[in-house]
Amino acid sequence: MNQPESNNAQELVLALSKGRIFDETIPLLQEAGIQVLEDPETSRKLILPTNQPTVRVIIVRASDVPTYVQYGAADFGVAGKDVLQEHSSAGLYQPIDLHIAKCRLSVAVRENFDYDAAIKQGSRLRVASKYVQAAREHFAKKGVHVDLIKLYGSMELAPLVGLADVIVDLVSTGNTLKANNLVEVEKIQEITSRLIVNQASLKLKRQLLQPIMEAFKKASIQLNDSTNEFADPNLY
Ligand code: PRT
Ligand code: MG
Repeated sequence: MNQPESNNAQELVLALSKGRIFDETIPLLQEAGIQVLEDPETSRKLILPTNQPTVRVIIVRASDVPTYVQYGAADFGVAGKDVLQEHSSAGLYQPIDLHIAKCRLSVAVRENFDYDAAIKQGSRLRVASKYVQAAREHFAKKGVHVDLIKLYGSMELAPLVGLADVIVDLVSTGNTLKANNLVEVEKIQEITSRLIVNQASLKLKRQLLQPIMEAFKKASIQLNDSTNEFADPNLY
C-alpha cells in the first residue's frame, strides 16, 4: 500500500500500543539493539525517538495498530491475534508470533447460568463481545444460534444486567471474571501478539527490516523457550 511522505525510505516506524504490548516488546527491541528513549506512560508524545536515528516508535490504540501498518504510516507493528482476526489482513505481511501478551479468548457466563443446558435447548443465545467475528465463528462451528451484540469494553457487565446470556472476552488471570461473579465455561483459543509488517515496506526497506525481524524472532524464542515458526501464514 502507499507510503505517506512522512514515512521516508531511510527510516522505520514501529506502531505499538501502550501497556502490556509496549512493555513486552521492549525486551525484543533490546535484542535488536533498539532502546526507546521515552516512556509512553509519562510522556505525552505519540512519536517516540529511539537510540537509533533510523527507528521511531508511534503509540496508537491496540486495535488501530493493523490500520497504521496496512496504510504504510507505520512499517511494522505489534498486535494481538484477537485484534488481527477482527481486522482485514490486506496489505499486511504474515506475522511472526512473538509469544507475548498471552491470554485466551473464552466464553463466560454468570455463576448461576446453566450454559450446557442453554446450548442443548437450542434456543438463541445472546452473546456480547468486542470480538464478534471470532464469537460468530465459534458458535457457528458448534451449531449454536446466536444473537451477537457488539460492545467496545466492560463486557463483564453485560450478563449481570441482562444484556446478554454469555460474553466472549479475553482472560488472563481470571480475576476480572471472578470479581464480577462470572465463570469461564469454554476456551475458544490461545491469544498471543504478532509482528505485522507492511507489504510494501518489506520490499522497499528489507535491509532495514530484516535484522530487526530476525532479532525479534530470536528473542521471542529465547524468552519463551519454545519453537517459533518464522512468518507462518497459518498463525492467524
Ligand atoms: O485498552 P484499549 O481499549 O485501548 O485497547 P485494548 O484493551 O485492546 O488494549 P490492551 O493494551 O489492554 O491490550 C492489548 C492486547 O493485549 C490485546 O489485544 C490482547 O491481545 C492482549 N492481552 C493479554 C489482553 C489481556 N491479556 C487481558 N487480560 N487484553 C486485554 N485483557 C483484558 C480483558 O479484556 C479483560 O477485561 O483484561 C481483563 C481480564 O484480565 P484478567 O487478568 O482479570 O483475566
Ligand atoms: Mg484494555
